[in-house]
Amino acid sequence: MSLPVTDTSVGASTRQIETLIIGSGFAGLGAAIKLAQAGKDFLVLERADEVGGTWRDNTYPGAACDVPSNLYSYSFALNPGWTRSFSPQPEIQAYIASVADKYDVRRRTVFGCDVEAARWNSDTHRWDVTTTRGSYSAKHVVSAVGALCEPALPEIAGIEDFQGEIFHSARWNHEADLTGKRVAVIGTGASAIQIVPAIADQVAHLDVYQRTAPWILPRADREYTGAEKFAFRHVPGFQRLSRALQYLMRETQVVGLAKAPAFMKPLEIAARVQIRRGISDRQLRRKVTPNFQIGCKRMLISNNYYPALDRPDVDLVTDGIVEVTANGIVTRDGTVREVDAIVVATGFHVTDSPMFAGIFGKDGRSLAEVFDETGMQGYKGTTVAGFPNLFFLVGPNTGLGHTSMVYMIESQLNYVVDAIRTIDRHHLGTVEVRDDVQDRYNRDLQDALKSSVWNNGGCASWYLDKHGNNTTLWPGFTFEFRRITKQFDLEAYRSVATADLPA
Ligand code: N01
Repeated sequence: MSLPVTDTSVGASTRQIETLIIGSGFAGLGAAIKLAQAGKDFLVLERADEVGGTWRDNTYPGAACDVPSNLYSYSFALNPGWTRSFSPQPEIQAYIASVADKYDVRRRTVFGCDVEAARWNSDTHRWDVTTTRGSYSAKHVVSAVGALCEPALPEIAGIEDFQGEIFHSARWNHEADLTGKRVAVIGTGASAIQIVPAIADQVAHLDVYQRTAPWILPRADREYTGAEKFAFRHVPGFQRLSRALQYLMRETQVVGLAKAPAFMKPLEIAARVQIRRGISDRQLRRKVTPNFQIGCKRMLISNNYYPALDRPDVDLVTDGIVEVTANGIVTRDGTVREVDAIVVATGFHVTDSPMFAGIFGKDGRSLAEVFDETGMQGYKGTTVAGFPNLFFLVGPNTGLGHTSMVYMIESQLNYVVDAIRTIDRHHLGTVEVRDDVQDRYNRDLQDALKSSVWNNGGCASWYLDKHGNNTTLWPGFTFEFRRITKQFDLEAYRSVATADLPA
C-alpha cells in the first residue's frame, strides 16, 4: 500500500496537522497504518532514528520475547518468517521495520523528534505540541510511547561516582567490551534473567544482585521445523490456526491470575522443579525460591538462568546494596565487591513515567499532577477526563501478565480510529470522557482486581501505583477488552460540535 507523500520537513512555523502520533513502536506504527487506511491526515513523531520502540531499544545480549512468536505480530500482517517459537529481539525488530516499509510509514514519520510538551490550547481547541524539531498544532494526539520506554535507574548512594562502565539494560553500551571483566547485574527481572546466561561465559566473574527472587517457568523455545516454516508460508490458514490455539491456551491463565489464584498451583510446582533441576547447591536453591504467590509479579521463563547462577564464577548476592563506590558495590553486611562494569537491569518508570509531566490538559494541570492525585486512571485504557482529543495506546490498565500486548494494541486501534471517524462524521471539535463514566469504569476495574493474584499475591511490583492500586493490568479475558473497544461510545463523552466551539 502506498501513502500520499507527507511533508515531514520541520520549519520555524507551527505546522497544522489533524492527528499527531507520538512513537513508532508496535502501537504507533499500528496507529499510522490504520489511520492511513481510514484516509486520515496524520504525522508520526519518533525520538529515535528508527521505528521499533522498546524492541529497537532493548538490544541487550539474550534479548528475546517471552510471548510465543505466532502471537507477536499484527493480525493484518502475520510474519511467516519467524524462525523460533519465541523470537529473539533482532527478528522482532526486523519484523517491525519490514511492516513500516510495507505500509510506507517512514514517509510520514519525523525521526529524531523528541516531544518536549503537549498543551491543550483552550483558544484553538487543539493540542500545541513542542518538540526538539519544531512546533505542531494538532486536533488529536495519539500517545503511543508504550509503558516500557523510560528506564528506571536505582537511587543508590554513590552510583554516579562509579568509575567503570555502567549502563541500563535498555540502553546497552555495545562499545563496552565485557570480555574478561568483573561484572555486576543489578536486578533479577525479565531483562536480567536473559542477560545473565548470555554474558556468563564471556565475563571473568559475575555478581547478580537479587532483591526479590522471581518465579521462573520453563521456556518452551525451539526452532520451527522445516515443515512448520513451509506451512507458515504456503498453507493457507495454518499460521492463523496455530495462533488461535495459542491464544486460547494463554487466555485460560486469566482464571488463575485474576479470578482464582489457587489454579496457579501447577505452575508453581513446575517452577519449583526448575529450581531443583537447575541448581545443585541447597543454600542457593533457598535464595532463589520466591516468597510470594506465583503470578503476583510477571512470571518469567528461562531454561538457562538457574544453571548460570549455579556456575562457580557467578555469585548471587542477596544482601541489599547500600552503596556504590568508585570501583565496586557495598552490601548491607559490609562486603565490598569490586567490579569493572555494572549492568542496571532495574526496569522502567511505568506508573510514574516522566512523559506525564509534559502533557497539560484543559485546566493547565499536567497528567503527572492528575495521576499523582487519582492514580493512573483512564477510560478503556485510552482516554482521560480533562484531556480532550487525546488518546493513549497501552494506557492505564491495558497491560497483560499472560499473553501478547499486540492483541490489546489492535483493540485500542479499533477504538481510536473509530473515535476519529465519529468525530469527523458528527463534525465535532472536541470529545472528552465524562468524569462519572471514568469513575465508574475504574471502580469496576478495581473491584475486578480485588481478588487477583497481582493485588493479593504478597509481592511489591510495578503493576501497583503509589496508592497501592493496580493501574497497569487488564483484569479480564483479552476478548472482553476487544469487545468493549470495538466501537467508539460517543455517549460516554462530552462532545462539542466544531460550529459551537467558542471562537
Ligand atoms: O524490569 P523489572 P525488567 N536495587 O521491573 C530490581 C518486559 N520485558 O526490565 O523485584 C536492587 O521486571 C527489581 O527488584 P524487585 C516485561 O513486561 C519483557 O526486567 O523490585 N534491585 C527487579 O528484580 C517486564 O515485566 C521481556 O525487588 C532493584 C528488577 O530490578 C518488564 O519488561 C523481556 C532496584 C527490575 O525488574 C520489565 O522487565 C524483558 C534497586 N534499587 C522485559 N530497583 C520479554 O521477553 C529495581 N530492582 C517480552
